[in-house]
Amino acid sequence: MKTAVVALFLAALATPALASGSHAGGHDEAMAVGEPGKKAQATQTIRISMKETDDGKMIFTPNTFKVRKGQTIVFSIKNAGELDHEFVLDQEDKIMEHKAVMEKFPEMEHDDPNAIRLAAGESGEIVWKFTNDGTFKIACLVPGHYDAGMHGNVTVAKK
Ligand SMILES: [Cu+2]
Repeated sequence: MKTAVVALFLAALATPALASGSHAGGHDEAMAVGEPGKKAQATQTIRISMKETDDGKMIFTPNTFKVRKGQTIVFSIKNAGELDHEFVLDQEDKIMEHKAVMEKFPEMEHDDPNAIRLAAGESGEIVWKFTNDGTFKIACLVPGHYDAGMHGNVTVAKK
């Protein structure tokens, strides 16, 4: 399974044109976590900061969220730290697969609608529509950051 995932990401690296639009691997299937949303339909903005702490951890603040199925959220994200950080929103098993790939290919860059990478001091946003209920994760997959504490949970309630 891991081998297949690595091959997939290598294919994405070899074909940058594919990486942005419909990213590699025939991902026409819907993502469980939802889909890119339209800002005009957003009903809530959630502000999140990413940073390192004095005691050696790396954190999202806040790191637990509750939303409702069908809701469109603007995640307004600021890197308040001194290192690059990422915000990746996905189901847990995809996060863990992606984490393993990032550990093998730390320089990997990607342009997925459910992820954003920010340099120190930068801000950005992701507009996301949650189309399924369940529990999902946010994480920073820069190698070492997840294990230093950079992850959190998004609970999507049925209406
Ligand atoms: Cu990070």
